[in-house]
Amino acid sequence: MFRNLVSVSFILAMSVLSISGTVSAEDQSKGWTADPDLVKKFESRSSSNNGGRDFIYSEEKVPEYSLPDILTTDAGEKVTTVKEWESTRRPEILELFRKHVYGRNPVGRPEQMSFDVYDVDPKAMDGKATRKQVKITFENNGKSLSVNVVIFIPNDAEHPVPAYLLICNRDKTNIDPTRENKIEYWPAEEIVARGYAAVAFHNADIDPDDYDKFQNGIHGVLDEGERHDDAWATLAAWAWGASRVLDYLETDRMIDAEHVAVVGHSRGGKTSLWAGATDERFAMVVSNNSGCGGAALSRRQYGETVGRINRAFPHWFCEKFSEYNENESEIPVDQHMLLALAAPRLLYVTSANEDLWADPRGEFLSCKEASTAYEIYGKTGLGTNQIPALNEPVQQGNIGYHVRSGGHGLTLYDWTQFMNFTDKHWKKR
Ligand code: GTR
Repeated sequence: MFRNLVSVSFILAMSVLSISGTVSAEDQSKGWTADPDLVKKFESRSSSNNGGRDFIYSEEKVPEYSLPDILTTDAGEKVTTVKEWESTRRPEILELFRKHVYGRNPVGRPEQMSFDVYDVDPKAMDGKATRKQVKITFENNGKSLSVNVVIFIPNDAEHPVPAYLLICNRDKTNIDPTRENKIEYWPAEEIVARGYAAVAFHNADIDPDDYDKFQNGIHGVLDEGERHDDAWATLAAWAWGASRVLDYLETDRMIDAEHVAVVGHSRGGKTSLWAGATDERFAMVVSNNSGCGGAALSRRQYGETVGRINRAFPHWFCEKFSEYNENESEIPVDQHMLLALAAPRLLYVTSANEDLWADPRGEFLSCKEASTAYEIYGKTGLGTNQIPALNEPVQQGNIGYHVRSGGHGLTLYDWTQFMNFTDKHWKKR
């Protein structure tokens, strides 16, 4: 358990939570902790692009910080009912993330969008699946952009089937429609064997993953006029793209669009959280090894920091977010509030024990804090305050979490846990 440092005034204590970076002996004995040798190894790397600060990898160096309270409105009132959460606090938090972190997506579907199902193979995967490929095309002012969607639907299942939609942020061979390349990152055969449709698109189809001053991709097609400091950037564009794929899935009779999990790894895992926050049609959000700007708490400054991420990837977040470089305590939100926007839907967050850059403990703490939003609905969020041991997934509530052994990556182990979790909730085993 984290010790509460009584260092804030009573009034402040009503709206923020004060947490120190100290991990108690009890916590260390039970749950996962970072391997001290690995911590030393990370600490010995030089710290560049971090505003003159050293990167933090030991809990002792995590500064004391106060988290904004999920349930206290901007006016200082505590929200206690679903109605107050949905009509006041949830929209407030969403707006804070739009304004300060991810920027403002265009709302909903664009006027000119079409779906072309150009490839159907009912005997894919040795007859086990139907493969479809769909081209989604957006047009505006004489410009157009197309996104390719790869879909495998189990044949031996009662249709419509629930689906996993992966935002692929690695190269396209990872979501190979021919299945010559089978990679754990997208284990389509295993997903199909478990009775789920495997759906994927490549993030760069929507927006290139480089700083092009928002001239290309969907920005080049849809954006008009001057850019403001809360204009949508690249992560928001990818998230919006995931929603457009869901628009297609809603038209496909073989898919149960009310049970679609949006999945992302790393930069894709930051994106899936924003997709789930902005589009409540997603029944589940999966954020794998997402770290800074994803599930990890920014105020801990552990591993990658806000300043570093904004300098290294100036196209990911809205411009306003860079005002918080080396100034995390001034962000009006922290990432536990982004996770809370998934409530009361299913949420699954993962860490990997060698992925200290992504701050496994910070990812866990976000899940723990986000649980209060689930409790408003009378539901269990994570259901524990204790970080689990390595490879011991927590799946007792509506938030799932695990720390896997190994490095930064999306593996068959991770996918297996996601499907165990949805089997429990969606198949009522
Ligand atoms: C890293 C970046 C992380 C994470 C990762 C990835 O370079 O610092 O925030 O997004 O890339 O996407 O693999």
